[in-house]
Amino acid sequence: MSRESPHWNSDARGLRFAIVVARFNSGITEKLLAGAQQALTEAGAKSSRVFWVPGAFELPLAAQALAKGFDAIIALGAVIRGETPHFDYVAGAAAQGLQRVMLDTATPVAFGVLTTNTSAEAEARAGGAHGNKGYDAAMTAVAMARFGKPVAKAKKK
Ligand code: INI
Repeated sequence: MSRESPHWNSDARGLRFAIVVARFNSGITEKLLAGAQQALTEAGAKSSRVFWVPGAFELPLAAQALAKGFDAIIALGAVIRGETPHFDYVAGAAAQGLQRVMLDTATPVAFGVLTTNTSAEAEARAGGAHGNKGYDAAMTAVAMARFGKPVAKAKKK
């Protein structure tokens, strides 16, 4: 992977990851999970554990519960816009909640939650024409878990 890539630090050796996955739209989220697991295997992660929650709205609480036990969390979900404003509440709460957990706990949380207008758009981002956002989220988690190590060392000096 080149240094121009946003994920150029892709060495996960020695690092432990938790993957939290929403069951809602599980046909999509299972593909995101497969992508995330592939990325962690390629990066040489020491371990990864998978935890399921009902929907994307529940991801922040699960991430908060797990944050202290892992080097990074990967949150996966698929929020697909229907005809109701429910989409905005669920997608917004997931994004803001996960960001808050990351800042409150100082444990990296990667946002692998698709927010799309249609199922086809979600499929395209779960191993289709637009790649696999689960894979990308896992590589972001690796990069940010690595980021924390030299920062912690530099602060001690
Ligand atoms: N949860 C999702 O993960 N994706 C969706 O598209 C979705 N929609 O459309 O409603 C969804 N709703 C459930 C939500 O995440 C909670 O599980 C539920 O509101 C109970 O708290």
